Amino acid sequence: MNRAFVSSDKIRDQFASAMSAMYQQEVPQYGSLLSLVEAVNQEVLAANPGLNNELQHSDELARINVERHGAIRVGSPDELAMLRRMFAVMGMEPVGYYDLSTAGVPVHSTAFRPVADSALKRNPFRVFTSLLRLELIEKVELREQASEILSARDIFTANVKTLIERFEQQGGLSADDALQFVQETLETFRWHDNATVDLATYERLHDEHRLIADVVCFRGPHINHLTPRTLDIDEVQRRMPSVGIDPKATIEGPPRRECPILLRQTSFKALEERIAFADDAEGKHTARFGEIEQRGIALTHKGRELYDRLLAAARESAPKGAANDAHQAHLSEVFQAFPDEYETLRHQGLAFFNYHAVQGVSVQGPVSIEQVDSLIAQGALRVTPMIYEDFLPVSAAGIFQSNLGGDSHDHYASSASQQQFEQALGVTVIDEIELYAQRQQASLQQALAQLAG
Ligand code: OOG
Ligand code: NI
Repeated sequence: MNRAFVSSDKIRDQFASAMSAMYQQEVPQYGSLLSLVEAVNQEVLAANPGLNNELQHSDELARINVERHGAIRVGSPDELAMLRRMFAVMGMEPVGYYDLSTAGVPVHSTAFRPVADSALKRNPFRVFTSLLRLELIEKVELREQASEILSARDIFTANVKTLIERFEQQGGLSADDALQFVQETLETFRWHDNATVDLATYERLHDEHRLIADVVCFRGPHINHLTPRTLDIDEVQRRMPSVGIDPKATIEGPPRRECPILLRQTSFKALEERIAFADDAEGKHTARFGEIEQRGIALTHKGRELYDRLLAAARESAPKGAANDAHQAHLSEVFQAFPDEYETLRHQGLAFFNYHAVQGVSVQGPVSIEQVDSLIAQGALRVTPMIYEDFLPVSAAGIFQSNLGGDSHDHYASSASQQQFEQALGVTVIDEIELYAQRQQASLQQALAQLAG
């Protein structure tokens, strides 16, 4: 790479912190949430020297305090395609396909995120990005009106488009260009308290689905939440009311475990905000909220199938309308069937790990893939859990729903359309499980090569 260029990792890091600063200005509760999460993380680390050590060894500790994800929703294939090019400047690629229509939300999504080990270590910032599926609106007139409104807007500044093209032509950006790029990207994600449509149009779209109004009626895809990573989501959920935050009823995802798997999430309700409409009418809109997440180990296909099966079983047998404590107790019971020791998870091929060579151990016997168990037993190979970097469709639907006032629309249930999404995107999405498998394999090979010396 040209030495005059700034690395994509650095641009992403600057972007993540600029977005966080902007969102703290826009939504002060997000600042309170950040402080609470940081305090709880400190307490957890102080009380668990073992965890502290493990996180340090796997290079997880350094990223905890900068780690977060955001979410946006766009309205057209062109917007999605340009976003892909914008995120590419920051080393963020589309990973995974999520169909939310089956949960009554008329969108499908991907996550733009870094993929390489070194990039994830530097700053794993991810953006959950949803594309509105206008074709799911049944009323033809409304669908056409929405499409017309969307085609009249440009969510990117002229400068950012120039800089994206420059990046693509040169293969990088200078320090000055990179700084300007970050400033210009903020314009795309900024909140606007004035809608582009009159109140009557907003209400028609809102009556069809609140999300449609949110995507169609504004100048751009305002960031709708930013999510810090906590080391103890149950504790943060418990303490939220003490800092004036009202959390959603239940934590999404798997239950609390010795070996955390995948992703647990909870959020606080969207704020009601004043909006000025194009006809000077005043109104309100709720879009922006806060969320926290706790990340655990990534699962293989086999592990994910077990997770999905247990989650479905838990939902079927769940006590109706249970509060979080009862919900979690019930989940824990059903998830007894999911092994809760790292060695068992590894042996049964349920989860992904990173392998590390331990220096200074004299190895008995051959160094080969067949000898992995023996090398671990000898202390020559160390194993650490590989963190899940992605999202969960059932949880995402729960987060969407908790902010849509519970008005679910069963009639959106339709088949997933990954192909159509990828056509809009301009590329295929990366298969997340394939990616974990490749990283695990690479780490094992590198560790063995080091041991073989
Ligand atoms: C995205 C909701 C999904 C998550 O963390 O699963 C999400 C949205 O509301 O736009 O952010
Ligand atoms: Ni989220």
